[in-house]
Amino acid sequence: MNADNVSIVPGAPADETPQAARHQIGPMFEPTHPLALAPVAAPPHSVDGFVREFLRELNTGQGVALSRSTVNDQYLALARTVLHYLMARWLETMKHQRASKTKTVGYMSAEYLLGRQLGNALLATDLNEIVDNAMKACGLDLPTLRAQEVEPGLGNGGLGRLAACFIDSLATMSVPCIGYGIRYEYGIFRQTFVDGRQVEQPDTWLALGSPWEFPHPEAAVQVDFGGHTETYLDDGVKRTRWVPGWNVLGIPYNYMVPGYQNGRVNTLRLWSAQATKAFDLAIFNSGDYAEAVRAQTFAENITKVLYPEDSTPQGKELRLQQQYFFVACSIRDFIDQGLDDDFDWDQLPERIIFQLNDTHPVIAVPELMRVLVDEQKLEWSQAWEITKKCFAYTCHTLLPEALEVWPVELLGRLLPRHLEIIYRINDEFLAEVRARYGNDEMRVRAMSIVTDFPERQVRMAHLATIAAVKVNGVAELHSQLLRDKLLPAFSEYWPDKFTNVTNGVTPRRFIRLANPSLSELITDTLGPGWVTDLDRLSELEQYAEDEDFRKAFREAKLANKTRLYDLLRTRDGIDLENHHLLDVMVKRLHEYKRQTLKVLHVVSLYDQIISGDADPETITPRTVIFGAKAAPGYRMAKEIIYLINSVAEVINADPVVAGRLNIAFPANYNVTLAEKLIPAADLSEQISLAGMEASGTGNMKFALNGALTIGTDDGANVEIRKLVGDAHFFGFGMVETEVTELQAAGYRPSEFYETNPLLKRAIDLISSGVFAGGDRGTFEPVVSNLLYDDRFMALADFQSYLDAQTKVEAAYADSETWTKSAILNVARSGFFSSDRSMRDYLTRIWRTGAVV
Ligand code: NBG
Repeated sequence: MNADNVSIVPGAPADETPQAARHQIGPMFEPTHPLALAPVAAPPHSVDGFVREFLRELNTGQGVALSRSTVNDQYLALARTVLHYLMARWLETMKHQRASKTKTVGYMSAEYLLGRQLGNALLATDLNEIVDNAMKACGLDLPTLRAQEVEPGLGNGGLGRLAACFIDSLATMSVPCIGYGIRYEYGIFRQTFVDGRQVEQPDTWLALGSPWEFPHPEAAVQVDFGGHTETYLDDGVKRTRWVPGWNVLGIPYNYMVPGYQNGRVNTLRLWSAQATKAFDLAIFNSGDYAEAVRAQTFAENITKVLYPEDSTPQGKELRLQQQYFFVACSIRDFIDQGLDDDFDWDQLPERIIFQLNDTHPVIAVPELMRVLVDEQKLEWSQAWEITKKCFAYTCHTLLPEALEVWPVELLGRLLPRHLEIIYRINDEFLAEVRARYGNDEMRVRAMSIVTDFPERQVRMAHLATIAAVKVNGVAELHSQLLRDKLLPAFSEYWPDKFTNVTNGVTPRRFIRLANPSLSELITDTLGPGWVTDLDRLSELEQYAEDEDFRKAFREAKLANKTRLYDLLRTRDGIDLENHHLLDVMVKRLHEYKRQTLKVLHVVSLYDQIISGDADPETITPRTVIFGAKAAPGYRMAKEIIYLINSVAEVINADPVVAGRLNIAFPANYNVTLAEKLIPAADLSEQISLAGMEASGTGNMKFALNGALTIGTDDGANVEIRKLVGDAHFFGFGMVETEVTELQAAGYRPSEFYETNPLLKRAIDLISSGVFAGGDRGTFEPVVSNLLYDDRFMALADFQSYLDAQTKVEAAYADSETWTKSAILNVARSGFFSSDRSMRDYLTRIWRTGAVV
């Protein structure tokens, strides 16, 4: 998109929007029929009852008879039927929420990586057995129908998945929460490999129907952009108003967020953009069809596609539009839906806390100020006092370049009133800083929201920090580095504002659903209840010494491997052997995560075998699985994918290592695949350079599913290691302070290459062309990056990593001891439930709780 588009595409003028219909949807009539007054009832919890509902949904919803229906018809009807069972609870939750006026968590996140919905809904409603039998009674197979679901991939990685875990936990804990986000028409791309290289396909997750959502076009919200501001006198008071240049509509799509068997169903509300004036009939009639729908195309682009992690400059403007679009809709929505007309605005912080999931939603801060000052006509200072209590901010990164900034020029053009508001917030804040420290201009510059270098820009993390009640990092180490390195001036200014909440993962999806064999074993051993009280896993500790339990634990792991290998055979045509040590590295492809370190390890193992240094008969048979998507514009990441696939191809085809070393890289790693991969893993690779990974959440999922971690002292690895114990964790590599020291001393990766023969041989093997059909230049970019830059110090940690892997092999050889460690990993990881994270947010930040 270019600047021209922005100025010339008009929507309807702000005051003429035809669909701004919210005010018209109040109670238009009083129902008189007794059935209309009764609350909607859930259908009967029985096989017959379910069959009846299902067939009715198939006939009347899909318009087909069972005998003529496709798998997709059956899946859609099944999904809708399951929703019937949740509907009464959902309506009840919403009604109660409005009436009780309790404080709500408004979770604002540009990403939600939800995973498939059907399994989770069946679990939440406890309908699994009934539905299984009901489907059999109809001659259908439940797993086949479940496999028909395309997961909504509305996120890139950990950040989006975390949001999904959090809303699950809040619903399960009966905390009023509404998740706000964007309904991208295309989620994260579908990854394919063509000759070993990543090729992106559009993610058409909506193509076959989307049974889980409830669109409400009649409740559309108008969102303005562009134009200018002007001042006017309002009863003698000088005020500012925004005269926007164009606008779009936000259509809410509601999704249920069912708690686990507790009768609560919260809401996730995702916004979709639509043109205010879809179609210009006059232009259409004149024959210019493309021009006639231009406004529509332009508006709908806003929610067309999930933004890839690594942004390109062309897309930046669209990204800002997305961010403002969804927070403006959400704030408007909360005010219209949640508050009475005569609401006392000073009470707003008692009714809502907006949690800003990273900087993406931070433009919500000036938006709330605009609503309070310009629309509600509050005094600036009163509005600011209120606003400061309505937001909290979570930072999810340690990479300075990942902190969002917006050029003033762009902000001023797209959101002129917001830029003015940001300037005023900044001016007043800097005046306070000067008052506290005297005219320490270095400090003032360091803390300013607006910076002049390299161009005039707005630093969203600063804005968020200034506005938020609390700022938190996502693991102990991260929160400390956030205070000490990323925002040191702010943590000195407001020591109490900073806090930590270590991430967590939902045990419903990532143990109970993903790992039925282990779940069954746990329930048989501990009884029910652990799924919502994960600290109870500690009761498993004693069973580490119980031989029968260990055997059962191993059998569960084997069942998971078999299940995974069956899947990979049909999904990817990959054939694996299930007696191998299963070594798994799945996460986004990023240099700081160091997939290259893992490749160097694999290549070194291969090198030792083919050179005769290691006897293939004595090495531990190992299967390494990678799963990773690279951002489409991230060239080095794509080269690394190509390297992994090339290395895999050669090693897998070499008879010398057959049965000993195997590498698999199934394409399109996503939540659905994670649910099969993680429970099967023996070894979890968490090998980022210390001080780079904010937390990680995959690391927690692996530990909870009985994999041992090989990992650096980074992110939440530090806490995992502390909890499970050094003896049950393969730690390696520099700690963060050593990394800093080495950087300060001048890191020269080539020295490590020159002085470590194994490392040299591994790198030389890659350079030799063996993995590239003899072409020595193919991996030159990766190799020279390692040798002459290696920003993430893979070479410095190589030897330590190899040593740790040798320990892994020795440990794995003793299967009883390994199993003990695996059991202890499960028993000691209950802390990593997202229920615990939510308790921490509730007590440290949100200061609200469950309603019962
Ligand atoms: C990611 C971090 C992870 C962390 C998740 C969730 C972003 C910006 N950050 O380490 O890299 O686990 O957030 O907190 O995606």
